[in-house]
Amino acid sequence: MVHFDAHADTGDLQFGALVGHGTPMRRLIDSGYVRGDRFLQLGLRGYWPDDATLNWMRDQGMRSYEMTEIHHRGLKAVLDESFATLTNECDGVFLSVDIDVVDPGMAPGTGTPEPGGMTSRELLEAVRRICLELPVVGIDVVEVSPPFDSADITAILANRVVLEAVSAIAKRRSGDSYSPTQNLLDR
Ligand SMILES: [Mn+2]
Repeated sequence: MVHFDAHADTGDLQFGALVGHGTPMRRLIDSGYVRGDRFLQLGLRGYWPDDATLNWMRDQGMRSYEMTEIHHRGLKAVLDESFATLTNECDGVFLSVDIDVVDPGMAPGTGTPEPGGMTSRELLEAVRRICLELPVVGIDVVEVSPPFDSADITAILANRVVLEAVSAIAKRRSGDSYSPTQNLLDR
């Protein structure tokens, strides 16, 4: 599992309920469908999780690449390291994208914005690489909220995330080579 999000979504209860938009990743690991030590999160920032939730995440063997680490090490280095874990004893990778991983300046249309996020270009680059290089079996894009959007900025980004993903999956299955620095006119 590779999960892009400003938030960990590993809460135990949300307003007393097991199922809420802050708890799905905990339920997923609790259910046994995904191993905690093959669960990677990228882009976390802000003032949550609390200590008890962080301790639970640590006990599961989860790996969270917080936004500060991505900024200082660079997205490419973090993805390279992530790919080794994601392909270790795993047949397939699920990609989950919460659009609020992107900075609210580039993705304002979401319910729980958190400043200091990725650029839209960084997210598209990451999604493209993941779907080109890993055996992706499913994706989702969540938390796009049209009432909060402006000029469809966020809706267009979410659309492009899906287009990048399905295009990269098709490219991977075709067996064609790909270089990120190859020019369109040279193909
Ligand atoms: Mn979120």
